[in-house]
Amino acid sequence: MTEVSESKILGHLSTAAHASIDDTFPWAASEKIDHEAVVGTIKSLMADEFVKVDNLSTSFYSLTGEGETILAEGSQEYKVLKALEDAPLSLKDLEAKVGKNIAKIGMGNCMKKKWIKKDGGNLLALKKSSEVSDEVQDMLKKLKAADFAKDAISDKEFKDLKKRKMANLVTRKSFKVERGPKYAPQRVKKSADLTKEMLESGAWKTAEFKPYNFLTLGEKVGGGYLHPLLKVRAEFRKILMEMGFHEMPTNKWVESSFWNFDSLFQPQSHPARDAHDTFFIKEPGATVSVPEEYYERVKKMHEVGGAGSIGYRYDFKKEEAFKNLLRTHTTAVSSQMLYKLANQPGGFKPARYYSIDRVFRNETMDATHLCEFHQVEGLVADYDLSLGDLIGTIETFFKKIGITQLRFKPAFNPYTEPSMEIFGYHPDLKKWTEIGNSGMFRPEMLAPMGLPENVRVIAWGLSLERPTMIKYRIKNIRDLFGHKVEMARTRTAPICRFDAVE
Ligand code: FB9
Repeated sequence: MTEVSESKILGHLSTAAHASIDDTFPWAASEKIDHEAVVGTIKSLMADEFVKVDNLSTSFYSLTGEGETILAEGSQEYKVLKALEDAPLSLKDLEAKVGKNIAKIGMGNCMKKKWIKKDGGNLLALKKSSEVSDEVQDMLKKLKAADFAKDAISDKEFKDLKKRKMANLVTRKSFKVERGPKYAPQRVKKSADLTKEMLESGAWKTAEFKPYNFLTLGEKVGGGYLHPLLKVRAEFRKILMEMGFHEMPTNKWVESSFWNFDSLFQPQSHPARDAHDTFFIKEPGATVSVPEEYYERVKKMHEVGGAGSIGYRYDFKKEEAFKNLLRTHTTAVSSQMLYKLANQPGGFKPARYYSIDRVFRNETMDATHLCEFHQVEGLVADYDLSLGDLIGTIETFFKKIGITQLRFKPAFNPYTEPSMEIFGYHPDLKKWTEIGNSGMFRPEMLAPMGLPENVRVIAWGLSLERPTMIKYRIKNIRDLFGHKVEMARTRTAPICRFDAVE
């Protein structure tokens, strides 16, 4: 179709230098071409400056179905008058005669025009139809006669017709077309690409190529999207590596109670170690093995202490230590890394480690808590580290994620002493928020590993979910993580950048 209309348009303009198409709408009708196709072709010819145009906009009336009916059969009120002029009728009989809808509308207008009146239970005609004129139908006839031109009736008259849903005002866009600066009777299709065939055939020598439009938007590149949590994880990784930390291997969610609790000097009677807080594994229920000698040293520390500690003075049970569970914190990985650090060839060397991965806690779920979350943990193992070193390290980390004002509140963890809850003033939330926990690992944890006596290990932890929810303004954790998450939110989640505050 476009080709047709193109050759017809260019052909029409070739008839004379100043040939023009005064209005594409009637012209298209005369050429029996669909006007929409003509509009499309004109736009593309304009792009190549083959033609130049003036925009035309023509307004005219078009009748609705109702309008067409009344034009053909007369108005509702006229029909009612005709139905009543011979004899009064009850409304029911009138409806039967002219139809419910016509009776309703017609009767109302007849009343207004005092053509009929109520008389007892009947409707009585006061006029003969021949004595009155059906102004509405007459107006529609006038419109038709004037080929529905805009100025055929007054705005008031149109308003009445419109109110009675008989007619609408339509505005049609069309063009006045003349030759453009690059006009030619024919338009050689420009090639959009230099193809192998053109090279082989040599057609490229004569072909006209479409200029490249470097402004067009490229095709939307599909591909994957990082979940907001993973965007924040990527930022945290970058920050922790900038601070010289190495990532710990956390790809094992099932741990033994020994590494998750006992190695951290958390007593076997500790409430967190029952099924209310921890997901224990039914099959395989027990771990295969733990380092024998180290096990004995941990057992001894729990039972009678050492390294200046009196221990917990209870019977340390192997089967309790061997119970498999879903790790409740990535600190279970920290203990294994510290054990390796102490028993590596050449002995202990200072180290900085971090972990970011899933941990599982059998907690009651609410808007900010699920049974699993991602723990972020950092630790520094070095000689004679102090609480000041811990506070300094924590300050450095949080400054890099935009939190500069910190407060530390003494807290308790079974595996750190002293321990501190970390609070930060959140610039966006404009309030102090609990942003993590921290402490210095207890000698009862470090000594059995075989770490040198004056090695201290400072550590802190937080979640990935909380900062992500704040960063992406997500109120309910179910909108962030889990089967209810809208994929769209992941596709449209902006890049995560924590602008470090100097
Ligand atoms: O993430 C937490 N809060 C937080 C962190 C960052 C943040 O915003 C960033 C700037 C954008 C906003 C909030 N919390 C820790 C604090 C609370 O949300 C708390 O209610 C929930 N906590 C989780 C545990 O819930 C049972 C967050 C999780 C948590 C708590 C403690 C540790 C890790 C994760 C730890 C530890 C630790 C301690 C000593 C030694 C080693 C590890």
